[in-house]
Amino acid sequence: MKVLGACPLDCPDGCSWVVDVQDGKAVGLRGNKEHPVTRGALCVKVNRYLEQVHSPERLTRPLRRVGAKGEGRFEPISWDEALDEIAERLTAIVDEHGGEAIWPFHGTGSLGYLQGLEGFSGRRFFNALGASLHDPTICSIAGSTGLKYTLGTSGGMDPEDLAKSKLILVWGTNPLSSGHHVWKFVQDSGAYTVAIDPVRTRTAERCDEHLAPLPGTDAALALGLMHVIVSLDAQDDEYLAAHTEGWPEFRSRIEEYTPERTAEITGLPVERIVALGERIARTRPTAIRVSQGLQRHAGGGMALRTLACLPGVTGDWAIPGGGLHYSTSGHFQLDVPALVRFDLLPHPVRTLSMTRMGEALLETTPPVKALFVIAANPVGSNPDQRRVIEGLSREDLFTVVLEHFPTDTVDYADIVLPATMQPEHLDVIAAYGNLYLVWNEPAVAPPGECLPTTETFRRLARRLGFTDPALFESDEELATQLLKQYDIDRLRADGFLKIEPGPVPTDKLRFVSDRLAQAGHDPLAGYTPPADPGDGLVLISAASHYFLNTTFGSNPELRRRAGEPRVTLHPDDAAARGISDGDPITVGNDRGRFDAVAEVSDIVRPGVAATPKGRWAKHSGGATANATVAERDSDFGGGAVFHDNRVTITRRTVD
Ligand SMILES: Nc1nc2c(c(=O)[nH]1)N[C@H]1C(S)=C(S)[C@@H](COP(=O)(O)OP(=O)(O)OC[C@H]3O[C@@H](n4cnc5c(=O)[nH]c(N)nc54)[C@H](O)[C@@H]3O)O[C@H]1N2
Ligand SMILES: Nc1nc2c(c(=O)[nH]1)N[C@H]1C(S)=C(S)[C@@H](COP(=O)(O)OP(=O)(O)OC[C@H]3O[C@@H](n4cnc5c(=O)[nH]c(N)nc54)[C@H](O)[C@@H]3O)O[C@H]1N2
Ligand code: SF4
Ligand SMILES: [Mo]
Repeated sequence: MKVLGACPLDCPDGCSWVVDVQDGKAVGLRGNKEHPVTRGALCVKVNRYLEQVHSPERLTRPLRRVGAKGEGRFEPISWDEALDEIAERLTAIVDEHGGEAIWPFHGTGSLGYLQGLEGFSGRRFFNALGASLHDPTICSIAGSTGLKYTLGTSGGMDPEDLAKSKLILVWGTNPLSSGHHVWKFVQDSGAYTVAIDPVRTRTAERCDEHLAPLPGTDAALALGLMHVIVSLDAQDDEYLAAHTEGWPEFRSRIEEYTPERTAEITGLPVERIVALGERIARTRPTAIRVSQGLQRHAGGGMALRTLACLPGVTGDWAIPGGGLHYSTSGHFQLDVPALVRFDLLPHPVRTLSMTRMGEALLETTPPVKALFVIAANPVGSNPDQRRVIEGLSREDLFTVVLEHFPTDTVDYADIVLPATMQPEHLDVIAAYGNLYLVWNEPAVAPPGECLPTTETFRRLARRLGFTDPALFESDEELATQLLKQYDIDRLRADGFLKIEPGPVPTDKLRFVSDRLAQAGHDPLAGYTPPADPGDGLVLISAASHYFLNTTFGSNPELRRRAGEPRVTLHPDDAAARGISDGDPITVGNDRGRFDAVAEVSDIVRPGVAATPKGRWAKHSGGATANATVAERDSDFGGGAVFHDNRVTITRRTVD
């Protein structure tokens, strides 16, 4: 039997997959050939997904902590015992501290609308309790907020239209590792490709040209490129007049960014800036493929806002194959309010930011007393690892972790609840790197006592004596409410459905934004410099080819291929520190430190060090790159600043 499913992982591609089932067991998993983006291929990681599903490490029973927090010692208990204990603790916490003392911390382990982040799985139950709201700030919010100021939407061009582009700027993204399906459209286009990345990534290697600016300076580069375009009088005056607001003011700002000044800020040669500006000026359509990497900085929101102005100056927004593609999420018309039902909250409640977990657990009042970690691994993924661990170690914090694997975060749980994996539950996925909805039909029964997250919260609601029927609706009912705008029967039968994108910009492209002025920011698109003080190297910790965030972090074969934790430095920076290739090193700052092995290579530009994200702390001497990252907000939306991170690197003596 073949069952159609959807990859739940936090990856732009939202693949449609086919599960081969024999005698009730999933025996094969492959990409759906019919899906125009998946085209029959999954990826290095998900080709091993069934190893994860059948892994002996998989959590299949509820557990109760018996050791100290962090030790990871547990005893199996029954679901009845687990539900009783959780109900008892929650009731006491709500009585004493109110519902806001409960924090459902949702991660990106599944982007499913029913079982994962997009629909805040379990939120109806948490609404009934009056629990704090959770703002998922860790990934893409700065950029999407910035784009909305410029375009009115964060949903840009249809990436399938990249096949019509003549020039593609692959800007701050490494799709051959972090979502490779878009590359097919880049290849189909035959376009000239320019990678803009401080690191010569797998993707940059394949581009016609590579520019390596200093991290966090992209908005200045964009302004400098627009300066060259305007100097050549190559702006699209008709488009500017008809579709934009604030062009005269923005033009004055562009004029400040001469190639010389841009070169000074970005660390790029003047000639390369001028040459690229000239190329853009003469090439229609030009497209920008940008993703989350370059907005993990203090000025990340402004960077996306300003990048989106470039196709406004050239008029590319009006040409198929021109424009900018960041995320397509803004185009989907899903009825999320009907799913999450915030109207069930008894009164307005506070919002806690995902990226500020250390602060929320250690400093916020009223305090967080109960934490539900749902499809997240904050010890591995959050900024300021040391403080996150300190917060999770609090004896008076009651922590429930819903998981598949014994992660670093599970080690701090009071109760662990085993969750189903994708072939074992119903879900709906909306890709954020293309315009397809994907249906995930359950294919097999879950192992042991694993439960879908929706079912876990239905059972908890019953245990707490709640009676509102909304808390007990089935997964199919939830899917129907979510998908009102779409043909659910067709989606279910075919496994996927392409949606119609909305217009971009939604009305006028705003070089000047009144909304931004009201929020207390510069209303004009511009450049906001990086913020981490210090004179060390900038540590970029971007997507690993072999892990997806910390997911797959314990898969033996992927760990073997990823090798030991490494930090890459430029030969000049290594020499200045007396470091040779293969040396043991310590990387740190006043927030924390971690150990790694030095890789000396000119794939990173001088001033920059790079290490892949996603390692587990317990496999890495107790600390990873995230020990050095600040819990500081980006300019817009409270986004994380993973790559705006200065570190000192020293050779470590090993005895
Ligand atoms: N294999 C794999 N795939 C993944 C993930 C993974 O962990 N592994 N993670 C998934 C998730 S959650 C997300 S959000 C996406 C993220 O994927 P991407 O959007 O590609 O983001 P990053 O991997 O953070 O960074 C991408 C590139 O940006 C560069 N970069 C960093 N700072 C700057 C800057 O200031 N300017 C410029 N121009 N470039 C910069 C980095 O060197 C890196 O090569 O990928 C998803 N796909
Ligand atoms: N240094 C550095 N750190 C980063 C980043 C970076 O660029 N640099 N990127 C950040 C980004 S973009 C993101 S999105 C975050 C991601 O951070 P997290 O949201 O913490 O994601 P993961 O680390 O993948 O952990 C997800 C966990 O969910 C579990 N899981 C998967 N599916 C389910 C399910 O259906 N139910 C349940 N209960 N559990 C499930 C997986 O087993 C996994 O342990 O990391 C951030 N961390
Ligand atoms: S991680 Fe991305 S590329 Fe890999 S199967 Fe999932 S959606 Fe497709
Ligand atoms: Mo992400």
